[in-house]
Amino acid sequence: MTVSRRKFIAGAGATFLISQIKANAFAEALKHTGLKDYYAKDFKIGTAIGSDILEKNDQQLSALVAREFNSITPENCLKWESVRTAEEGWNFKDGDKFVEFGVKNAMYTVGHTLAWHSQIPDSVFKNDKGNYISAEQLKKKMDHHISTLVGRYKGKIMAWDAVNEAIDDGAGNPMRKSHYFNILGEDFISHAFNVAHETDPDAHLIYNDYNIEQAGKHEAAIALLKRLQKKEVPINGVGIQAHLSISGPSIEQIEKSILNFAKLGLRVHLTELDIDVLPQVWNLPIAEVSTRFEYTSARDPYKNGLPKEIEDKLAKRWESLFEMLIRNRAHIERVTTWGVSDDVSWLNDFPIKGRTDYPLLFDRKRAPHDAYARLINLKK
Ligand code: 9MR
Repeated sequence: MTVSRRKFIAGAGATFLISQIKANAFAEALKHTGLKDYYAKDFKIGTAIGSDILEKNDQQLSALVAREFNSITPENCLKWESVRTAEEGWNFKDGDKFVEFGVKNAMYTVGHTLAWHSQIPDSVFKNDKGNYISAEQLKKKMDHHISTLVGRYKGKIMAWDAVNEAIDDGAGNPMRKSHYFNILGEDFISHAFNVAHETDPDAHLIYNDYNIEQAGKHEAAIALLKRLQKKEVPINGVGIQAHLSISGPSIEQIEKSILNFAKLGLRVHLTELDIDVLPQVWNLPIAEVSTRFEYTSARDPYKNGLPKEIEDKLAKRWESLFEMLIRNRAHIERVTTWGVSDDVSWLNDFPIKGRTDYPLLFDRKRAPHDAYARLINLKK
C-alpha cells in the first residue's frame, strides 16, 4: 500500500470519528438546549420551584427545569410561614435544597420574599393581649429575619424580592394597610431594603408587585419607587409579577410600564408570569391571594382538554408578549414563569378550588404547549 493510500484510509477513519463525535456532541447539546439557551442574549428565563421538586422529588420536573431555565425562585419555601417554625426557630430544609439546586445548575437564584403581608402569622406583629408591638420591636424582628436569611444564602442567592405587594388595590391605590405598614408606616419598606443590603451588598434587590403594569396601580408604583429612590434606598429592580389572562392587559400597556420603570434606572423583572385561560367571573385583581369563589362547571370549561382555537389564541398571546420583551431586552433582566407545567400551577386552585387551567409553557404531561414552539421560533 502506498503512503498516500494509507493516509487516505487513516484520513477517512479520522473523518468518520470526527463526524461521530460531532453527532454525539450535537445530541448532547440538544439535550441541554432549552428556552434559556435561545434567549441567552436577551434575558434570563426563570421558573418557580415548588413542593413537587423540593418535597416530592419529582425527577422529571427537575430535569425539565435544568434544561429549560437558568433562573429559579422559591414558590413558598422561603416565606416567613414556611421558613420559620412556631417556636420562632427556623426550618431551612427546603430552602437549602432550593439553593443547592440553583448552585448545582449555575442558576440565577432569586429569594422570595423578605417582607410580605401574607403567609406570616399575626403573632409576629402582636403581643399576647392582641395589641401591636412597638415600631422598635418590629424593626428588631425584621433585622433578625432578614439578616439571617440573606446572610445564610449570601453569594448563592443573587437577587431578593425584598418587599412584596405593598400597594393596595382599592380606589387611589394607597399603601396597603398591612401590619407592617400599620406599625412602621412606609419605613418598613426602606428598612427591609437597607437590612438586606447591609447583609449582602452584592445582592440585587427588587420591589415586587402584581398589576403594577395597569392604570392606577402603575402610577402608585412609580410614585412609591421615586420616594424610595429619593431616600436613597438601595433598590435595583422592579418585579412586574405578570399574572396575565388570555385577554388582558394589552401588550402595549405592559410595554409602556416596562419603559416607565426603566426610566427610573431600575432593571425590570417579570417575576411570576402565567397566562390564565379560564373565564373570569369576578372583577377583582387577579393575584390577591385571599380571594375565593365557588366552583361551578361553567367556571371550569376546559376540564377535559383545551380546544384547538384556545390553544392557538394562547400561543399567540405568549408570542406577542415575547416579541415585545425581546424588543425591550435592554431593560429586562429576567422573565420567570410561576411554575413549570400546568399541573403544578397555583391557578388551578385560585380563586376557585379544583379547576383545570393551562397557564404555563408545559402541559400536564410535561410536554411543551404550542406557545413554546412559537417562543423558540422567535429566536431562529
Ligand atoms: O404560588 C403560591 C401558592 O402556592 C401559595 O399557596 C400562595 C399563598 O399565598 O402564594 C402563591 O404565590 C404568590 C406569590 O408568593 C406572591 N404573588 C402572588 C403569588 C400567587 O398567589
